[in-house]
Amino acid sequence: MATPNQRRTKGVTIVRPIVYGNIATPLPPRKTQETDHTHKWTVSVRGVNGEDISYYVKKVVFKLHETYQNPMRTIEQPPFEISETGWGEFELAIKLHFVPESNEKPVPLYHNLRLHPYEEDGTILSANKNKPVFTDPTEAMYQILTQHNSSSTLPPKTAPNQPYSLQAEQEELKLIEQTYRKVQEQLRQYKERMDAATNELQQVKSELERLRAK
Ligand code: SLL
Repeated sequence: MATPNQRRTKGVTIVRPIVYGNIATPLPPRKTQETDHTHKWTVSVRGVNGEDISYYVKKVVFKLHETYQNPMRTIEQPPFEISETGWGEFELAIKLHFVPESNEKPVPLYHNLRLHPYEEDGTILSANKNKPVFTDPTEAMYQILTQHNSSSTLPPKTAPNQPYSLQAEQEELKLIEQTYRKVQEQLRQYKERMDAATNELQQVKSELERLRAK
């Protein structure tokens, strides 16, 4: 007979919002000279509003860039985070594993760690929101999730212990929009130059044909 961690709660969808991202601060120039590393960074997976997610998350596996020693890092209890120093830009693969009795498959997440500062003090903050969705959760997972209330929105303002906020999200969106507009403008300029070049080419071709015909 099927047990609660095999049977599925049909027709039910449960969503648990999480925040994952990184903060990075510049290293002193002396350190950078010695190691080429430009920043100290921390990547973390958290519940929204600092909610403890360990009642359903068993462990988080962070896969760092292959240039790091032991790039697979497993964190088995909160805070689910890794701190390192480094440089450049790379994609971190993050895998959420759920408590074994839930019998739910791990959820993969991806985060781009980008150590090129754009804030004035050189601090970098980048966060993603995601909502692991459990469709037809196992009965065991259904029990685990519904025994805990979960908040579903980000706090309005950024604070030292809460860098992920609606405010930070708005600021990030504004930056994306500005960059998008800049790229559009550059595209427009390139297109103008290309049109002019095409015109010129056309004129040279007609001139050449005219000379040949003579
Ligand atoms: C880039 N494609 O050039 C990337 C590679 C690799 C970053 C970035 C390792 C630090 C260490 C590190 O920061 N790697 O030496 O442990 O932007």
